[in-house]
Amino acid sequence: MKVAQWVVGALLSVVAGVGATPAHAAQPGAVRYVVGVGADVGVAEAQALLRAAGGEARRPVTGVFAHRVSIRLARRDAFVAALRRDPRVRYVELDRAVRLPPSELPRATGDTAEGLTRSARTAERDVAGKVRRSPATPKCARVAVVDTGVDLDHPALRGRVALNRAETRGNGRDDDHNGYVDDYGGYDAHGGRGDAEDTNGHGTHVVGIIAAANNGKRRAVGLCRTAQVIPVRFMDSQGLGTTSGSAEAIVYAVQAGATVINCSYTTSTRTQVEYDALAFARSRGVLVVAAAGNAGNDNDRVPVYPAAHPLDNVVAVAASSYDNIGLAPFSNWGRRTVALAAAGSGINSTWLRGGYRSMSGTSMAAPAVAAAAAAIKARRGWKYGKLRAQILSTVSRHATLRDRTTTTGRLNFERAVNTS
Ligand SMILES: [Ca+2]
Ligand SMILES: [Ca+2]
Repeated sequence: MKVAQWVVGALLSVVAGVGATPAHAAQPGAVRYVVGVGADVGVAEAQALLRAAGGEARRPVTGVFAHRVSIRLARRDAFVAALRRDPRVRYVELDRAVRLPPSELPRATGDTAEGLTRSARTAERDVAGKVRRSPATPKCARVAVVDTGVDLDHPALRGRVALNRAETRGNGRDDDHNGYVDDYGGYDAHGGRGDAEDTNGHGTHVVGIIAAANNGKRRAVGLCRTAQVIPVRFMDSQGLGTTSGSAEAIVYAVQAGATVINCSYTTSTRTQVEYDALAFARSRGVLVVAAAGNAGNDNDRVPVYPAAHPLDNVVAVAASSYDNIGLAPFSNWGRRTVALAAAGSGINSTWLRGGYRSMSGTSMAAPAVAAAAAAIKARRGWKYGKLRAQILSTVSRHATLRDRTTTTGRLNFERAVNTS
């Protein structure tokens, strides 16, 4: 049964990819590609071969042996043909767009009294809600949020952002020689340097679901209020990014010591560079939690990425409805490809300029699972395989989630964290 598409427009705020178009052209009449090379091909050699084929080499995506390149439209066919003949080249693909739709509040659940009451009622059935109301908070491992960044000055997030103290902020140099310039408060993979300062709001909302302090009134309380979050920005104020940016951000997160990564965004196109970044995370034992998407679709038939990459360190998360029993009408699902649901309707969390908002989406559901993974990690020290197994084996099962998720269940935060 397919959930009606109209619900999406009515309810939704978040994610939904477009993948059919290349991302930004470097200049008018040009197009951007990502070129993967062999592990034995150094940066200088790779950039030389790209130039020889007629391309203009841009910032590489380190860690996955990939290079961004800009090419004039008129030369693209010859460029691609030349690279495909070169045995040092593993793949050539367009640098695809990743996009968040403009943020909007679902009217019935904004910061209205009705919305808050409804959220509070929902929380009664939401085990994560109990965790939020509890004065105690679990210890949590480092978790990265790959998104639009974070409001670094938000009062409720004070002390929650993992700062790179070996880096001097804003001096234009890579002081700690980790390959990234001015990555002090996270990293901006969109601009290629500097902090992950949020200019959209979406990333700040996601970070708050994981780590926001309890300010007593807003019910915008994080599940891991001691967590150190590594924000990695790859989407701009309009919620626009690229798959090469997603890949670079994931690699950065792993290198910065994240053991869990949250990816609340989607694109409809599979790219090798993103796959390679997730495989790199897997090789380091890192679990990646990905939003299933908000199109009301069956992901088994219409896959969205990164959720659908066939890697066992990737967990796809659907959103549950306001009553927190069944699936939200906007949520994608997948009997074979979506692992579980989590609370994702009318979720209050942090926003830009110290603000708060209520939002609905699988973007809001994924970070609840990421928070659970970070709490389990801190307690048990497991790598992705056991983290994943623990979360999936402790879900609250419900008949309405049959044929919607592989577990027929939704996140049970307490059980996931506490069950031995
Ligand atoms: Ca650095
Ligand atoms: Ca610096």
